[in-house]
Order: sequence, then C-alpha cells, then structure tokens
Amino acid sequence: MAQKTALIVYAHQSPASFNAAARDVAVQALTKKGYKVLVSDLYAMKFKASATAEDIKGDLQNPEHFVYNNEMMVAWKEGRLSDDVAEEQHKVEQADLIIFQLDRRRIICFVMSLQYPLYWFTIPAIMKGWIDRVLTQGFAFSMQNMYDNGIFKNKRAMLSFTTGGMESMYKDDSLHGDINILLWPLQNGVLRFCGFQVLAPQIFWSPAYTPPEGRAAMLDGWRERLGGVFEEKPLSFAPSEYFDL
Ligand code: FMN
Repeated sequence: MAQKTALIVYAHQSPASFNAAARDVAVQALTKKGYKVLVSDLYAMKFKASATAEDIKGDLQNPEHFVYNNEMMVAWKEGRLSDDVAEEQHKVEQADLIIFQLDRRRIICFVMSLQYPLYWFTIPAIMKGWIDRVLTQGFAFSMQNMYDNGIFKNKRAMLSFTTGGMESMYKDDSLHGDINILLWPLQNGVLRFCGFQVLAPQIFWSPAYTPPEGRAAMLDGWRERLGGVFEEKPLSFAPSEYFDL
C-alpha cells in the first residue's frame, strides 16, 4: 500500500519554542502511525510573505492592471508559477499522487496542519503569506469549487497554535471574547472554503506561563490525539445547499 502523507506548515523562529516542541511531537506521532510527514518551516525557508508579480514567470496577462488572483490562475494553468509557490502546491497535492494515482486532488487520509503562535488574534504574517500565495485560484478553489464542493474535500486540515493569553480570557463573556470568533476566518474562510474537512483546533493555552509538568502534559495530550486524528469527526458547518449563490 502506498504511504500516506501529512503536511505541517510551521511558523516559528525558535527551535526552543513550544511550537517547535509541538511540531516535533506531531512529526514523531504521525511517523509512528506510518505517515510520510512533510514540514514547511516557513521562517527557515525565508518564505516570501507578499503576494506580488514576482510569483509569476513570464509575461503578465494585464501588466497595466495587475490582478493577483487572475494572473496566478493563468500562471498555474500554464506552469509559470515561481518555484517556491509551485513547490508548496506540490506538497499540498503530493499525497494523492502517491496514494491513489487518480485525480490529483482526490485523496483521503491527508492532513494539513498549520502550527503557529497566535499573533494579534490570528496567524503570523509569514503564514498568511503562505496561504495567499499557495492556496491560489484554480489550484485551491474556483467559483464552481468551494465549501462542500471544494477542491480539497477529501483532505483534512487543522489549526494547532499556542497563545500568550489564558483560556479563561478567551470566553464569550471575558476580556478577549470567544476564541471561535477569532478562528472563523481561518477555519471557514480558508480551510473549509477550499473544501478541507476541518478538524477541531489544537490550542495550547499560554505555554510560557505554564510550569514544565503542565507543558509536558499538553504535549502528551497532543501526542495521544494525533494517534487517532484520522478517525476524528470533523467540525460541522452549515451545508452549502442551504444558501443561494
Ligand atoms: N498572544 C495572545 O494570546 N493573543 C495575541 O493576539 C497575541 N499576539 C501576539 C503578537 C505578536 C507579534 C507576538 C510576538 C506575540 C503575540 N502573542 C499573543 C503571544 C504569543 O502567542 C505567545 O508568545 C506564543 O504563543 C508562545 O508560544 P511559543 O513559546 O511557542 O513562542
């Protein structure tokens, strides 16, 4: 049987961070389960965060009025994306090429995990850049293919992140408000929009203010969860058919 593949998109500058430890636990746990694990270490790669015309090789369709989405879609179809974007898209696709040799987007048992520290209630800029530049029109979505009919509907994805604030601060009646509101743009607007089955987020609350035994317990819980992550029921969202387009 072909080997199953998981991709961890990772954004932290320090190998001594809790995020690095969470990434290492994920690599170990998924490898133990028989997965081939790919890691995109965005800071180490010096991944370019800005979506610019440099992402396209060759001539632009409309140099007078540059429209990133349109230009990227044409460049993707014609194999003219910059090498760094093409390489990341290949990672997103790779598992099904290995597993089923079918339509390159139709696979099961694939997980994409975004691992990051919460910055200003969202992801770090470098990870937003990865999303902007890699999950492009045509490759990751189209007007016909989104949400329930999304291109990656047979793949799973999840957010895994650390916070500075404590869990009690992220409730609907507390200082920062409900964490689920912060996660909606990422979980619905990015992952589900592209069709991913979204797994519950893995939240490591305030590791910097947690004693060593508490940090170890968080990592143990993560390891245990990953052991059964492919049997988890994804989060539920309102079906697309409820809405008129
Ligand atoms: N912590 C929060 O709880 N909410 C935030 O909005 C938030 N914004 C941050 C923005 C920046 C630019 C930085 C550097 C930190 C921010 N933090 C915030 C704290 C980090 O989330 C925290 O330091 C990190 O999750 C700790 O994990 P680590 O040990 O792996 O670095």
